[in-house]
Amino acid sequence: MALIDLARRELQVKIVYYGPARSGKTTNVVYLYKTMNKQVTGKMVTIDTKGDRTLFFDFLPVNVGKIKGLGIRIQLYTVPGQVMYAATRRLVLRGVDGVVFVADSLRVQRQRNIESLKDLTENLNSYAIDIRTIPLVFQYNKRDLAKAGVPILSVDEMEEDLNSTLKVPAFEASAVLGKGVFETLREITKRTIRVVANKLVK
Ligand SMILES: Nc1nc2c(ncn2[C@@H]2O[C@H](COP(=O)(O)OP(=O)(O)OP(=O)(O)O)[C@@H](O)[C@H]2O)c(=O)[nH]1
Ligand SMILES: [Mg+2]
Repeated sequence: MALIDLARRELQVKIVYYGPARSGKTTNVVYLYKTMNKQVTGKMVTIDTKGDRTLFFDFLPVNVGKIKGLGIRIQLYTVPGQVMYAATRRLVLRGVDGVVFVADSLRVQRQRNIESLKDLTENLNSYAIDIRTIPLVFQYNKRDLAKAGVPILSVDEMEEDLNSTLKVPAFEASAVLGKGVFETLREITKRTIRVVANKLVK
């Protein structure tokens, strides 16, 4: 749920990076933090990690301009993908306005992607949000691994598994190389702000 901070004349919008363990959610946000102008982003906050496993969440605020005199501040969050952190994932989703589902292109992760999407659907339902109507984009990450000779899923297979009924935009990416990271953010931001702005008018 977007919040208006009147004192700061700011609209705060929450976008959550969701997906199975190790799909590259944190890597996306770290890349954004490293490459974006520091006047645009606030400090990245990482709450609790072990190696490259997020145990609670990452947080990065990004200012993306103004609408009708209101500054728009996008708050990016990542969830911990590991199965055992189900309760934390649900908590991080509270008040979400838009979702990036980061799927792992590794063929061995095929079932994990599907399970994580189901988990997302259920957690959104617990907040009375329908996955078919919330702003959502897919990111098919780790496409670079094809060159390393590692078996990866084709985009068609991932579309069939995850996006055959939702039919939302999907981006191929390599978050470690920074490919597709901004494109993904741009699209989810555009979609989310459109929906939030519509609600404000009503
Ligand atoms: N080859 C390759 N490796 C990647 C890519 N994105 C992330 N990784 C690696 O995958 C591992 C996990 O990445 P994270 O970004 O920590 O994954 P996560 O989704 O945040 O994982 P959890 O916090 O456990 O849910 C790290 O070693 C990353 O360097 C990518 O595009 N290509
Ligand atoms: Mg993480």
